[in-house]
Amino acid sequence: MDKLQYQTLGEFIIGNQDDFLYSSGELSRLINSIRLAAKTVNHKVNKAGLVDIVGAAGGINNHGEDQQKLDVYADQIFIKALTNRQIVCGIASEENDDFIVVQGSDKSNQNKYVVLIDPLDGSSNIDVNVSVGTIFSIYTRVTPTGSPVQIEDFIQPGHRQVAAGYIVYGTSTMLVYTTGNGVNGFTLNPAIGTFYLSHPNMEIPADGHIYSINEGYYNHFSEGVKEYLKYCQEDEDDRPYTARYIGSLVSDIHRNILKGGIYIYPQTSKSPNGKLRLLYECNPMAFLIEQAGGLASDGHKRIMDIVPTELHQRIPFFAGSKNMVEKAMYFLNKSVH
Ligand code: AHM
Ligand code: MG
Repeated sequence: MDKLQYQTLGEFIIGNQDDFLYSSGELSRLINSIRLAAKTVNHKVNKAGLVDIVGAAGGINNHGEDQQKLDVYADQIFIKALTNRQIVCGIASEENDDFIVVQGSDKSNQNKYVVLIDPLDGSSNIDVNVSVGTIFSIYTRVTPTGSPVQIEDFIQPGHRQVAAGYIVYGTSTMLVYTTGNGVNGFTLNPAIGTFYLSHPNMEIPADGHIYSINEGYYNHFSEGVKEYLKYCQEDEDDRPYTARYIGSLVSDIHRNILKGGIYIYPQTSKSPNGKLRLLYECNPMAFLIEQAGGLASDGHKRIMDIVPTELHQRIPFFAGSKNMVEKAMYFLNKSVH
């Protein structure tokens, strides 16, 4: 077995700290905090199905806490992990309307990073034992260090991300992240609670055979999207492609990175900006996919070049294998003219 595969996430983070110019270890500590919170959330997600059984048997579980919605729980765990350790100066979460200013009692927070997080994406899937995930995105603040963070520290274009990643709580739990030097994936060994480097230098194939879209909304799609779907289904060359849609963004993207494919959440006549959030979902996934060699677009321009105007902004999303995304863009733009 390759020696690399014995490397833990903790060792990897320390070993790659020098990748950052002027690194003070702050980003490494931040990713370490996310790693720890992920393990706690993973534990809770894994026993979600047992809660009712233990409760019904008059077990010792604290009913109030265990019945708490897991997405709220995950939100609290990540926020606590990042604030208690005084590792960031601000956090924005898909779960909360406003961003959180992180300041110590002496108001002397000198940290320079803000984190945007979707603590438990696809949480409605938990009831049916389908994988869910956490998505995170990290930026350097633009306002002066030491002062309370402002909205402009969070609404930055995606190309300014310094790191991004996701955790997929699946048949095995994985943490996948990038700091702009490629994408690496780590698998949790639950017996000892340690993430090991299992997928070094992940690369998304340039071509794929999987398309992922909620076709239930077909009648509400634009002509361009409909034409692209027709293309995917045609009996020609290496087509028809296979349709795979879990409805859990992290799992759909993770599979497509590994196997090649395109993920689409387009605008519909009912949702003109699609459903997914630019800052919490699309930008971090776009950073990972581009770092893995793929593309991410809103249908017309690169996701990471979009200048956000609000924290919870939605955006249409086309992401995955380079050639597949380019083909989808061809159909989209063709039908516009
Ligand atoms: P959420 O943030 O409320 O969980 O919604 C995001 C999820 C994604 O995981 C998934 O890709 C998408 O919503 C599915 O939406 P739809 O059911 O409209 O296809
Ligand atoms: Mg979400």
